[in-house]
Amino acid sequence: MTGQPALFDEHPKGPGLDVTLIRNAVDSDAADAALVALRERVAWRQDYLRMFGELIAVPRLESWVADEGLDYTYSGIHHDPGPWTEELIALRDLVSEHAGATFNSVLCNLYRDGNDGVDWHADDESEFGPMPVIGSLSLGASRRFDLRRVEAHAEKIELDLHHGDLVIMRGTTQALWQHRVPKTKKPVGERINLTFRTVKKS
Ligand SMILES: O=C(O)CCC(=O)C(=O)O
Repeated sequence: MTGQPALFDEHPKGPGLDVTLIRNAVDSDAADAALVALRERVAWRQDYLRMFGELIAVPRLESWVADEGLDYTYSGIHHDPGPWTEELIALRDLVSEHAGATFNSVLCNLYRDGNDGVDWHADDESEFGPMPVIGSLSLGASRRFDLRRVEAHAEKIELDLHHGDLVIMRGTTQALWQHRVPKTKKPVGERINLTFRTVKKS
């Protein structure tokens, strides 16, 4: 872990893809402290999906934190907003500065080991608007983050995300691309991902 900011941001290329990867957006000492604080202080919960009449545990722990009144439902799972903690506010402000956008909510994901992941999806719920800016911060173990084009699944981009890395997705990325964090058989430790978003108030 170098903790040194990279000289240049990375911009993976693809039709309609607008992604910026900022390595070490959070330096390694701050990222270490954030990881410990978030592990302890976020109200992590296990959610379940109903599939073919059975309840299936979502393979990660989650917590939805947002401004008052901003609840969030995806895949039939309803999240009432939890309160912003001091460290989430500091990270939100840092991500906002990089993204040049403000955020009023964050989905916190805890991947306990390689059996946890998130399958192909887009953050395209209507409450985020048609061209959302999403800032996705990685803390802890390195994991792969894949992007694929909705209209051509073979068009795929694989990124390795490390402690302190920030991915910013904008424009038509959610409409034209999907993303996932695949499960892995490699031994990996815990990873926390914070996906900052803006819910449009109706
Ligand atoms: O963990 C990640 O890097 C991605 C999380 C994600 O896709 C999501 O919260 O929608």
